[in-house]
Amino acid sequence: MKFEIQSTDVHSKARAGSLSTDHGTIQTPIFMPVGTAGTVKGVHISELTDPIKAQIILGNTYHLYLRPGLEVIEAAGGLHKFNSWNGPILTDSGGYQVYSLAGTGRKIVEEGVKFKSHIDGSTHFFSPESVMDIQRTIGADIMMAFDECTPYPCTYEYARKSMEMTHRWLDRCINRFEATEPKYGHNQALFPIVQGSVYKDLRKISAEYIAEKGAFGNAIGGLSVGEPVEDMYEMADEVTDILPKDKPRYLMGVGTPANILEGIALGIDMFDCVMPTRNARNGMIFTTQGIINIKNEKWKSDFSVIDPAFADTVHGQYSKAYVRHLIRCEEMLGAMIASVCNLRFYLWLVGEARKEILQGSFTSWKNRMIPQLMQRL
Ligand code: PRF
Repeated sequence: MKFEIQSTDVHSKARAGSLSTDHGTIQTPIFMPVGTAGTVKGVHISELTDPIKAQIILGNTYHLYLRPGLEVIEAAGGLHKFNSWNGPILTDSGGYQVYSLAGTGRKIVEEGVKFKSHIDGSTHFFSPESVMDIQRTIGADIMMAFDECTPYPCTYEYARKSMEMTHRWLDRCINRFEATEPKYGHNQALFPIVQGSVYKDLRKISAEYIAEKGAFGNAIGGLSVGEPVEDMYEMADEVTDILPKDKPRYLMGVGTPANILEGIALGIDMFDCVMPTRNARNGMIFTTQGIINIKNEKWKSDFSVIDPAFADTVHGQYSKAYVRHLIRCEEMLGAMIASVCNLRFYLWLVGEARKEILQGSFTSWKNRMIPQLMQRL
């Protein structure tokens, strides 16, 4: 696997790069559609390629371990074979999902985390070693280290102790990663995760600890968990000053179109978020002109296409009035069309950002685009 930077912006820390994996090359900055249970909800694999133009998708260790379970994934020959997505896959370690989904009955100890399945209440245990083994079995191109994502707000003492444990867990992840081999003949990389809540000195300690590991790429976790957006940018700014410049940087679980453009300006290369798909199901559609709440009365008889910029695609042909009708009737197709539209928009956004970085005009473009893209239509 290889990461190369083609161009760096002069007015910000933005970079355009390419990350090659055995399943293909990813042009960065990139947005990764979330495929929690091995599927991007409501979206066919063929649509991920066209019209969405996804270059890498996410899967979740937590969900795939619970269902369908590792025996099924291993028997299929890994997740790529199981879901028919032949491009790169990144899996989150479960370090976030055990906190956000398996909240009650969860117990964090030095050894790992005991949690109850959100599906049937059964008890399970994740350790740094077990999540490495699980991600080997899933066969993700990029595996994530096991971490604790601290909640917000969180005391300084809790954040410090938690970060220190995340660092010890990282060392155990690295040991297990190095002691094991890929199962399906393609290479896998391990990304450590910086934590430290909203405390700048902790973020610095964590970023230095992680930078020193020399991993193929690095991630920033524990942000976009309810803190003010300024805190998120300040922490990301601090961390990207420390993480190695020649390695990809991934800001986990972020965010809105504005968050993504600001993140790119701070030197982030990779993003993921459920927002484009989850909000699509509730009728929120992102367009190149601004944000539409398709349920509004305003669109009842508006027969223009959702986004004229994508009118040439299959999903671009549907009118606002028709998609409004489908979503109001809770027709499956409504959520599916809206999900494709939103993901197409997110991939367009990072693709445009990349072009602007290469042309040397990223910062002025970003400052012009943010108010336009975030306005409510
Ligand atoms: N850790 C992990 N996954 C994550 C996060 C984290 O901190 C976040 C935080 N926004 C999203 N996904 N492992």
